[in-house]
Amino acid sequence: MVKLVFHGNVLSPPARTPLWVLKTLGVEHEFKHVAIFTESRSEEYTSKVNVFGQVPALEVDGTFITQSSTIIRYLANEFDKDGIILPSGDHLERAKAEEILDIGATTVRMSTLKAIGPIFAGPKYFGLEKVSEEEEKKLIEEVQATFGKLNTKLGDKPYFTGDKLTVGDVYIFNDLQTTQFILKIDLSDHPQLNAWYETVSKDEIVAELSKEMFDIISQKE
Ligand SMILES: N[C@@H](CCC(=O)N[C@@H](CS)C(=O)NCC(=O)O)C(=O)O
Repeated sequence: MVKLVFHGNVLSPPARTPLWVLKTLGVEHEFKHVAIFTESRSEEYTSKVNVFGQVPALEVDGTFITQSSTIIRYLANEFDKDGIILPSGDHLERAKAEEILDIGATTVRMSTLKAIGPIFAGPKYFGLEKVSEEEEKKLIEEVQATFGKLNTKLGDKPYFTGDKLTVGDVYIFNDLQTTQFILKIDLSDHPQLNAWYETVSKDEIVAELSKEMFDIISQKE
């Protein structure tokens, strides 16, 4: 049995999803909390864990794997023979689910960060000037356009790939959860996506991680 150490932070959407995978599959692991922007940028972390100074990372018997979607695929290949988080066996079904995971980790994340960076993270953590109200409105409209495209992609299905929740749903959920909270926006203009969000939020491990995240946020305030 390999020894796994997960380096992450529940406040980070890309870290919450591999953590959800570890918990959902019941994989034994040690959790190491990494403070974002400080510990994650330290010499110790960047020289040993991730040269890019980001969470998450998974240490597998002393070897470090970074990139949330790579970590998720590793965990699925190693511990999910029954296809609980990603379909196993049928390559097309697997590709459909991995497509959703990649949409979450690339397209959606890039879109939400484009607004979260200048509106929130820049001014709060890096002393950058806040964007104008007009610019903020435009950036939020672009995020809402991404939500609209997700609404279309989802259609009338309960989950993005059909009747079953896969890890891509959780990846997109976690990004949307943080985005809505930080930008103070919601999904009310996107009815299918809104209903899907409610459903995913009821998953036991999603709810557990959400609680953990909001408890930390409320302690900070
Ligand atoms: N492509 C990376 C992105 C990870 C990422 O954006 N991590 C953020 C936290 S949400 C981070 O560690 N930021 C710290 C920094 O950039 O200094 C992945 O999917 O793992």
